[in-house]
Amino acid sequence: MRKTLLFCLLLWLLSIPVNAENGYDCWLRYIEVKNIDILLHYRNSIKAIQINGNSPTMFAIKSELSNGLKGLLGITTPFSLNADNNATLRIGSASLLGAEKSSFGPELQKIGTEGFIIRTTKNKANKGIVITANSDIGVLYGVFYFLKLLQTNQSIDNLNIVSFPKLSLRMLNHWDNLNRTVERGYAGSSIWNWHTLPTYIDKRYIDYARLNASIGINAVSLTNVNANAAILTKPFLEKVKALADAFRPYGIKVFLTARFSSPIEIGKLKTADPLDSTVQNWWNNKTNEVYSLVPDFGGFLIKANSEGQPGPQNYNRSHADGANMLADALAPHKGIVIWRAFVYSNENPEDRHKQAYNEFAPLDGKFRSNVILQVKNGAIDFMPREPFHPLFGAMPKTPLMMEFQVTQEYLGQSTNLVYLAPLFKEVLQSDTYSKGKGITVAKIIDGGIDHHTLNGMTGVANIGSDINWCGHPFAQANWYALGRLAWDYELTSEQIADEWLKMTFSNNSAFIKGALPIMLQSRDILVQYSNPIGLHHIMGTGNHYGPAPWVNNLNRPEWNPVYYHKADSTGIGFNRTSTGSNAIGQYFPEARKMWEDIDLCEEKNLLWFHHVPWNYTLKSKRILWDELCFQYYTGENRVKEMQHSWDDLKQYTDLERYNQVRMLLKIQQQEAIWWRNACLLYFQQFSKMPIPSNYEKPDKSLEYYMGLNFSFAPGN
Ligand code: BDP
Repeated sequence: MRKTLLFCLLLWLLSIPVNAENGYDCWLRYIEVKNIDILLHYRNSIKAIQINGNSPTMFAIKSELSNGLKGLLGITTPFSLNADNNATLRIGSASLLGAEKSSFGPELQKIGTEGFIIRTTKNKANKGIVITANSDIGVLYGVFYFLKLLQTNQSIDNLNIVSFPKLSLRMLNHWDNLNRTVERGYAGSSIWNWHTLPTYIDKRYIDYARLNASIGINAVSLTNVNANAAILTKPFLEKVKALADAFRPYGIKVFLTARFSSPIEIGKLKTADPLDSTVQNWWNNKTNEVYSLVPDFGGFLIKANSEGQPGPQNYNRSHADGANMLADALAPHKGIVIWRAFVYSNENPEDRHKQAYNEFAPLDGKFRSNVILQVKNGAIDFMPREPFHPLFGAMPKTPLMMEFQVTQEYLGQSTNLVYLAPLFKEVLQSDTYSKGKGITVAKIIDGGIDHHTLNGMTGVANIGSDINWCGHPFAQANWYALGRLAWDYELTSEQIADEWLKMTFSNNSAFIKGALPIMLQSRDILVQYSNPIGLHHIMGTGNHYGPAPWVNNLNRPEWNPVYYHKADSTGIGFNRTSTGSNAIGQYFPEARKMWEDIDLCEEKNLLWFHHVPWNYTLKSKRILWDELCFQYYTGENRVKEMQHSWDDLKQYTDLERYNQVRMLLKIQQQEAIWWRNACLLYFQQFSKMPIPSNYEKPDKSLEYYMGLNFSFAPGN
């Protein structure tokens, strides 16, 4: 018996790869610096640390530094709390810098409350590195930046780094329900365990806050935009308070989604009409109650009159009336309303692309100053590729906040390796031409052009209870990229991927050389095998998993994929030019030029704006049908190339994550074949043309693909 037990134990031990990593630490791995020269150099440069201040944030800084340096340098560095002439690293907010403060003067004025300075001082008495800021949170950001220098093996000689965020609200929107399911969540259940809160503070909450702070995220909305009024009841608000308390040292403010009909559902009122004084009073009192528990509460995030959610239009009031009522309740506490522009309605026969613009553009100038409008990157819905939303640039009197989707609802969910920074960047760099050339979407959202002080960027979170937080090991990169771009939207996708790879996997240059192209091409590859040439919204119903361009039986026309691709015997694509829905008319004339003439239209968006004949010749000299085949087959083929490239990287990474990615790439390749075959077989019914003979033929029938059913797919 004992022998068998021992044998089992041995087997079990052998089955765990020696260099296993489960991904929990994400990019804060703090493993020992491998290059011995660099390691010794760091050890020599950081001999003693002086930390000024004793706030909870300073405490967090100290704990991060001791863990970080212990892991990275393998040493325990002595800390001192008071002035210390031996200190080689001095850390503290400017108010504690004493006489030295003046030498940082001009930069300190520039960096605001959240920026930081990291500088090597040559000061005789006090040589060494100083990390300082106007606030403790700024210092925390500086410390994370400093640790990143070590994690990515950069020089820490002669440092002079001055960094401050371009946007003030850098946010995550969780779509987490109170029963711990996550709408469009592919990484397990919600990390908020409402059942054990407020008493039990899971270590995950702190690690979540650390990870966010390390990339500058300073706001989180905890609950689904399809909101449940119960979150605003006392027992839940106490749980919210516990989370807010845990996040506060890391500079993170909590927001909640507020269901517009809460006054009826939990307040027992007869109406939720925003112009009714009893309703207004109810919200004032509720808001006061929230602030009595969470004094730095951020505000409410609202989805109203969209996809069945209640809103001011139920009472014939406008979105501005609804937003302003909440804004008035929040104003005394300096809270804000984030009102979503993602609205469309089944009663409206207008092209869905046009509905949000039609609804909101006329309301420009009608919102209170503490309202910011949250606009999705595109007019339809987080598609793999989408032209930028026409509201950007069209509402100069209203601050507009960017909403990206980090969870990959339409981009392979958690089985596909898709790095989203290129998607984010494509939108941010788009020229709106709203006030002449060069007024990019990024410039609109940072508010500089129209002098708005409220500004921000949010991402729908991809975080769940999975051990590695995001399901796919590479999905962590999208959380990371969101934070980095919200801090500085001028960073390139490559810079972000490079630092993420180094911290998350390895500094080995051969590894980076192999892994970087995989990440940088991955979004284009996904577009090719799922939604090429401007196709969109042709995914499975409900779960949005896989292809289903044939769906035509849903109640609301704009829920059916056929509404979007409009394939028929003459061609395919949605005519949104002036001869069609004229959605194109919502863009400024110069921007429109990119798309309005079929012969000049950017091909990546061709079928978004035009209904194109099957035999129309593209720039490649291929006719449209052949181009569609080319795109689908090339996309699938490139997934195979990704698989090979990843195989080559085995020696540079731990076995556990190497294998996870390898298995997921296999699923991705099967899904790419599925997309390719299902879409081509379906569209072929209209084109009536053969798949060119150089391609292997689909081995399954259209009926087979149409018969697939995924009732239990996650995220729905
Ligand atoms: C859609 C999602 C749906 C969300 C909606 C939203 O499928 O689950 O509720 O976006 O943003 O893409 O409100």
